[in-house]
Amino acid sequence: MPQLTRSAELFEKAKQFIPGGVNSPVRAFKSVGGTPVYMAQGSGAYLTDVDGNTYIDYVGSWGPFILGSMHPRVTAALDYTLKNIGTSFGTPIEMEIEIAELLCKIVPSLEMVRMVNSGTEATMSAVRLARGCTGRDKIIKFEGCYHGHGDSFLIKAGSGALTLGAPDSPGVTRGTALDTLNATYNDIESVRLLVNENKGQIAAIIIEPVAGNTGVIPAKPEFLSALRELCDNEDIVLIFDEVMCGFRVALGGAQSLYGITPDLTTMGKIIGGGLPVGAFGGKRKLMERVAPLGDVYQAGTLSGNPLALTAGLETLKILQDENPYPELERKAVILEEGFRNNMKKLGLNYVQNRVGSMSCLFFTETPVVDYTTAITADTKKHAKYFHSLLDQGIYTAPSQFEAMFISSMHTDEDLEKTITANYNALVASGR
Ligand code: KE4
Repeated sequence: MPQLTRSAELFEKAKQFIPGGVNSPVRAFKSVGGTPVYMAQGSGAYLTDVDGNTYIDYVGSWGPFILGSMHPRVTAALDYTLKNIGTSFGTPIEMEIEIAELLCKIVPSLEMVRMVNSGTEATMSAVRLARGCTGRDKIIKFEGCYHGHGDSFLIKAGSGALTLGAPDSPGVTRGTALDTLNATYNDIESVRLLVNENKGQIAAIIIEPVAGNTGVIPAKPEFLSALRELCDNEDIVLIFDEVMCGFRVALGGAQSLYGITPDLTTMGKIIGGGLPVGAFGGKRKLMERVAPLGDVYQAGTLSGNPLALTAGLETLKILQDENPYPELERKAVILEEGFRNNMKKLGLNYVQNRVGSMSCLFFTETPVVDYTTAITADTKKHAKYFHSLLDQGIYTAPSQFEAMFISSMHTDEDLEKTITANYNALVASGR
């Protein structure tokens, strides 16, 4: 059992100055109970907390660290930028062209791209662009999907909103909420119904093509192709929110796996390499409407700053040079099969959903294909499981409705330790 003395002290002090003691709700351990662990240092696949306890990290800062944190090439590039370039000028820089060109080369749907500073900025901007281009107001999202904390998205949202049981947030105006319609993930008829009831009023459909905020739920291929066809027929902008699954499930993201081309794509996490970066992009005829070329306004003080782009660019170059995806798949299979063997020994049959190196163990035996099936998971069992893993030095997301991420820095020994810890944690969670 790790001593969390210092974490507990810091958490008490933090609560005096920061709402809930955290700068992002899902970190607060609300759904698993106990004291959030204050990390002091991270490197590769490992974290050390302020009490000196070490952990194998499967959160990876919620997705950015596909290569592990503090990758030597990334830290060397950041060191160079700090010493020879600077952190921000608020002017155009050459690096912006380099990352934009590279993203357009890597991501099938991108003809033009705009850099921002978070996934939320990317999704907010993409929806505004779709509304500006179509002259329509309404959007369709999917129950349980999370697209950041923009007002339009906090209706039946996932991730922290779902974790805290507040999928609909106060402060979102009725007008805004009325313009956001929720369909059922993997159910094209639920989308068709909304489109027919709101003929000619839908600007965009935004979806996580691999949902990672209701736990992990892959879209069915036939569902995504039907969505593409529906958007074509109804002149609706199809937005793939690949903030989490982009560059994670494949270098070209989920759109390259499924072979479906969205009109716009939103990105984040991995493209910042651990620093704050987001981006949105897509078809030239849409992106040309973005200011100052077009009339749809979007801006950001630190957008495209050299420091953040250095980390993002170096990360993307490493992914291109080293192609870690086959090795990530091998490791993910080891973990998935290890967990499955453990459950077999214990007479359990919980659901594991996985796409590449992002996965989720749901404490339910119901196949998880959408929000309704995801919430059949027993969050009390998950909480016991989470704390047992934590006590064994395995750091996973403090929520049933998040993803587990493997990095290229996780060793086979780490995986074996995790499989052993998983067995003990399943026993601790109660059969
Ligand atoms: P940010 O604004 O947090 O950078 O990105 C928002 C976002 C947009 N789209 C998708 C698919 C996302 O997963 C996210 C953010 N993901 C959560 C984790 N599930 C961030 C963690 C947090 O809120 O602290």
